[in-house]
Amino acid sequence: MSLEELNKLVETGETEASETAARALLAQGADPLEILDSLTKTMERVGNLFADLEIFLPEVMMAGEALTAVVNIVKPELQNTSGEPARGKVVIGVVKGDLHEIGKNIVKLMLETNGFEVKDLGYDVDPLDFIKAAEEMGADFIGASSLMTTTIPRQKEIIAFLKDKGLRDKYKVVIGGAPTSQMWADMIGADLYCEDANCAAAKMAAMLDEKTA
Ligand code: B12
Repeated sequence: MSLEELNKLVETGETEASETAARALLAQGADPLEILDSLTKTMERVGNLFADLEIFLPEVMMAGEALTAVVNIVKPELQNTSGEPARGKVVIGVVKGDLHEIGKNIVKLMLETNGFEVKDLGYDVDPLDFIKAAEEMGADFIGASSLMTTTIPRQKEIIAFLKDKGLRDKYKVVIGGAPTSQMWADMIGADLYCEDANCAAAKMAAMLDEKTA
């Protein structure tokens, strides 16, 4: 079994075969991070095929399901690798009106792998619920994912509500998702933009170190 074969199975939405392939690869000693990284790129390709009308929504859904199944298999291999006490608390979710949760799930996994405690609010999350959960958890970060140009304004609302409530300085707001950018983060006054899950874990850890230094 090769990584290329696994990628092909996910791309064509063959969930069970993808699961079998992922288990075989891990048994062969494959690096779980490398598996996640290459599958993220495959999902990007699926997105481009969808945008070019070469495939249709059911095929995107099947690829998404296969990727999610593989993420669940890879997950136990990644957890507790840091062995350190929680280095920061994060509330994470996908903004209101948006159901794209694959990227957020990978970010969550990478944060947990790097020793963060993560409260996952799922998808279609109201801006006020991010804040409520952060208050309840005593979070350091609020992470908001958005995959559509129509839903990125919800990230801005989270920041606006934090300001209204006098809580803006209490949390670092981290944003991500394909249509977001550093420019958008600057425009809405987010504390951090990360283009992928690896960068999120590294930059958020660095931010915490700055805070405690
Ligand atoms: C998979 C997918 C779906 C799946 C979602 C399955 C699921 N359970 O999540 C299904 C089939 C359900 C779906 C539905 C729809 N989709 Co869709 N979908 C995609 C697709 C192909 C891939 C998204 C994905 O999972 N990528 C893989 C992950 C790993 O990457 P990622 O999400 O970008 O995440 C990484 C980074 O962005 C970052 N990150 C992400 N979140 C966060 C958060 C934080 C805090 C940080 C720090 C970092 C971070 O780290 C992640 C890991 O490295 C994209 C195409 C694309 N190019 O994005 C379209 C896309 C997002 N979908 C689109 C559309 C239009 C829809 C539908 C409206 C289709 C329809 N006509 O019904 C519905 C909308 C449903 C809704 N209300 O949300 C459009 C959006 C266009 C726009 N307006 O911007 C896109 C761009 C496709 C296109 N080119 O037209 N979709």
